Amino acid sequence: MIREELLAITNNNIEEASLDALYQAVLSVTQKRIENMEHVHGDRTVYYMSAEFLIGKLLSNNMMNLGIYHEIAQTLKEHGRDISEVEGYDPEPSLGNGGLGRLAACFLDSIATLGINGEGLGLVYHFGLFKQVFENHMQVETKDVWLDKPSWLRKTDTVYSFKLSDVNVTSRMHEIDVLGYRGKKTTLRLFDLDSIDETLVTQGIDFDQSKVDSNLTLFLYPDDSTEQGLRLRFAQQYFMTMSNVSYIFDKHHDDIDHLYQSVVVQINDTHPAMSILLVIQRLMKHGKSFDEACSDVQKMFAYTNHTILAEALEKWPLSYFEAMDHELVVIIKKLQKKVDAVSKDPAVAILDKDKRVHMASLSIHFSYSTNGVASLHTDILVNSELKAFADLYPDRFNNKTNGITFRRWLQFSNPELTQYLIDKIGDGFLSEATQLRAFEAFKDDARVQEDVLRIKQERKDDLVSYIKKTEGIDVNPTSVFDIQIKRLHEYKRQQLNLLYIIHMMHEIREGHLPKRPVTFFFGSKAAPAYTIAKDIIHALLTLSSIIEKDPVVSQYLQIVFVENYNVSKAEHLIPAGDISEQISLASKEASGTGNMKLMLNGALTLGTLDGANVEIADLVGPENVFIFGKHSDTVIDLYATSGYNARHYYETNDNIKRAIDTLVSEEMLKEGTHENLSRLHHELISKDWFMTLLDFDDYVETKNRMLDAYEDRLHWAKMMIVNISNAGYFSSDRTIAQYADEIWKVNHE
Ligand code: 26Q
Repeated sequence: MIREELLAITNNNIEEASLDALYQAVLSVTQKRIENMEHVHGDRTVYYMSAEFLIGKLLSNNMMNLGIYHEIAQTLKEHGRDISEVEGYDPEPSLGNGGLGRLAACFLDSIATLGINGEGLGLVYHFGLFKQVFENHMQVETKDVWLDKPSWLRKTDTVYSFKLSDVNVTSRMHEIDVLGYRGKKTTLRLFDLDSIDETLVTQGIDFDQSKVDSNLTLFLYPDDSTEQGLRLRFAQQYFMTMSNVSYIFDKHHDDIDHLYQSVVVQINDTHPAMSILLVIQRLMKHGKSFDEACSDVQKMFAYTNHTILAEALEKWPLSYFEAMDHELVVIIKKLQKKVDAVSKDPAVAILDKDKRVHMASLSIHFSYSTNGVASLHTDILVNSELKAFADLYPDRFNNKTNGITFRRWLQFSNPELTQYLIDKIGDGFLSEATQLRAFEAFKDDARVQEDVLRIKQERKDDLVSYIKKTEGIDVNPTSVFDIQIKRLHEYKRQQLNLLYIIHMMHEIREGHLPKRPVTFFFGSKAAPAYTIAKDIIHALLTLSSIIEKDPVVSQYLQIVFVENYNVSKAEHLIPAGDISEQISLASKEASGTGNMKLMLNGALTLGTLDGANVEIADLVGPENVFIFGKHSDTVIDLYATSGYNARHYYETNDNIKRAIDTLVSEEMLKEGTHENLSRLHHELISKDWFMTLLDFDDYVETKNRMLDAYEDRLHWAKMMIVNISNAGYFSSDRTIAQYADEIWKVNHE
């Protein structure tokens, strides 16, 4: 069947079809089968509303979920074509930025897999976040063009028209099918401005920010370091929530009175929180009283918090709402009155004394559930960051530890390991992830240990050739692969890893040679206006070339900073990791999900007791994880008492001083740029808000201990086996089942 279809579409000439034609053929064969699949049904619909959906490439994943991958690959092969050509041609949708966006993608996969009646709602971004390129050891942002060829995004005839301030705009719905495991699908609905004008983008990611009716959906998180940019981001959120809410009311138009019974909206952080106001507004237009509307909304919305960083909690000036729609200001003020009746504590106010609207406060007061994303994170929310709220509404707070889809992050990314696991314990773990536990029985079996090491080496070899092809860099496949891949942020402390590498370089120069070379992989984008984050990238790229030029050090050490880290690159990096760097300042990383992906693929965690690392450590036990650093209580205490002094560490610790001063050494300044390096140097000794130096000694000691442990290959393999076997808890199927049972109250398989 497939063979005939492919031949028919390509006029019996697969051999000579252009890559574009071949891609279209495979796409259409796959899409046809998806169309015939049934959408899940149910009495209550879950809407997962998110500004980001980092779904990754879809073609291979969909073919695999449909069970047609091998037949297509075989057919192409018989005609002299390789399926990897077609896979490489499939565009990666640029619809997200980091963990929160990837989580939304994993959740859709699990929603489909568990047969939950749920959909994703968000926006199309024409040029995504941005595409990262490196020039002169600096990050440069350009537009990420991904919509230029037929893709998985389907334009629909559904449009909604409304006003943005005084401008009329039309929002058009687009759809992407999302397949779950074994024959089920759901839909991601993304809205786009009909009057979008791509030609507004002039240079890099610059565009005329004033023309809101033609620029709204150009980029995700447009630069908001200026007032105009901030207003644009506000307008974007309004456009997103207005479109999403219009769709919900449209779809449920015959049952608005009981909307709260048929709809539940999970908001992914506060970016979609305006929808709470918009639903109240609509319900009142429908004829409900303000009190009724509030009570309905309260039963419909649930909020997920992803951060405790104060600067990431959104606050919008009331004047922006006024300029957008006066009615919303009336609603906000009336909501504040309701809050006043419950508590006068300024900590729980929606509207503060500076007339700013706290979106997290709005979300907590007017939803029925607030959840954190890992157990420690939820504890910190309840006991410190959101304590005033938790005291008011103890029953609303709950934990939902994040998860990842094993289809993409094991089955698809690591077929060798998957097949091996199937041979050993059967394929039940693909739908019942905790069955992976059965693999632990083999932890002392020397043959299995050898096999696991061999599979890891195969994935490392794959990464080496992928890096050669995509970045043009040669990597030593027998080195230890140390991996830190995540957004660039000071709290994630890529700079701590940087200082370690500098330290190791000095040790090598002094003749203290490591037992085996180490390759440090980084993948990370810095927000365009985040100066210090970009300085950290600059320091790493500069150091990378210094090391490369040093004939001695380069034999033991290499830094590979992959350009434009995205889901496709993650799929190659993660299966190849030996060491998983999860080194955030304790209390700051809400959960992390890369830590779970690396663990599942047999990397060992080098981490602080932060986010989901705590749960990883509990699952595998202290002898199978490398934990270092100060505890979250200590850190929280240090903030409360202003008890951390970076300069003290710099002045009293010779290794720290040597590493930091290297940033502005002659050698670095010759290769890099003075402004960036000296700014980072100054930042680290005078402020260091995320306490890099606090954990330096412990980090160095623990990492060195880990590198020593690596040399006992069979024992290392045993630790890998324990990690793989205990990763089942982190399946997003488990997470989504908990959302379904405990928050959404919907049935699932
Ligand atoms: C806020 C204000 C202005 C502009 C942008 C933002 C903004 C944008 C994106 C704030 C936060 C984000 C994204 C946050 C994010 O990805 N958080 C991560 O969520 C993961 C899933 O829960 C967790 O695993 C990570 O720990 C958390 O960092």
